[in-house]
Amino acid sequence: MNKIPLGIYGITDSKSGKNKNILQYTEDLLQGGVKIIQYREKKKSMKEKYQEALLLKKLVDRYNGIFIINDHVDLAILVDAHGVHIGQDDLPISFIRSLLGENKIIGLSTHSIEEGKKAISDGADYIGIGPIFSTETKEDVISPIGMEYLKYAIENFKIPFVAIGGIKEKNIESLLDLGVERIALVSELVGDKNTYEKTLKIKNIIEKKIP
Ligand code: 3NM
Repeated sequence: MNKIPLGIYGITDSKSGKNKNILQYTEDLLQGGVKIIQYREKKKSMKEKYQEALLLKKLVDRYNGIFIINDHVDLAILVDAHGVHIGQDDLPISFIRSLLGENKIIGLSTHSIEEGKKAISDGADYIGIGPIFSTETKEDVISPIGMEYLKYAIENFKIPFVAIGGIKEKNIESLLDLGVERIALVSELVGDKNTYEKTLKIKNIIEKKIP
């Protein structure tokens, strides 16, 4: 499956709804050229998450983007998202596949070569690889995994993967030079006062390497 676009993988964060309006934040990403958005919300109630996810799905649809829900398979079904992104402690991919069907996307966060290999044999459509650098965004995060796993994935994995964790404008080129084609950034985009301009800038850096 190659439904995971190259370039920036956009993720919402509770800060994108606190300091900024989450819809405006997401629209800034989309206008800046981001083609995939993951709704990642760890704090709000399910009712609030449902309402936000519904609005975000409509917005992402207007841009013909891909909308992924973090963690909540039920929410993904209810708002007809394109797929879900899950973690190592969530239900097995086979269970989630039986709920979502073959046409939906299932992404899994991985932190080691072994986890990556298992995700692929379990049927993940794409994987996250991280944290590449140290990050404060993920609360339960482990320390940076280093480059060995990333290099292994570039050379061996046939499914798309997204590099994540501590990725900033200043270190993005080093990843592109290695051969990384999909990059998730949270704080770098949420934290910027002009998310649209920052997104465009990063998109241009990526497109110089991956036309
Ligand atoms: N997942 P920032 S790291 C959501 O390693 C997430 O699986 C990670 O945020 C993983 O770009 C991470 O601000 C946080 O570092 C990424």
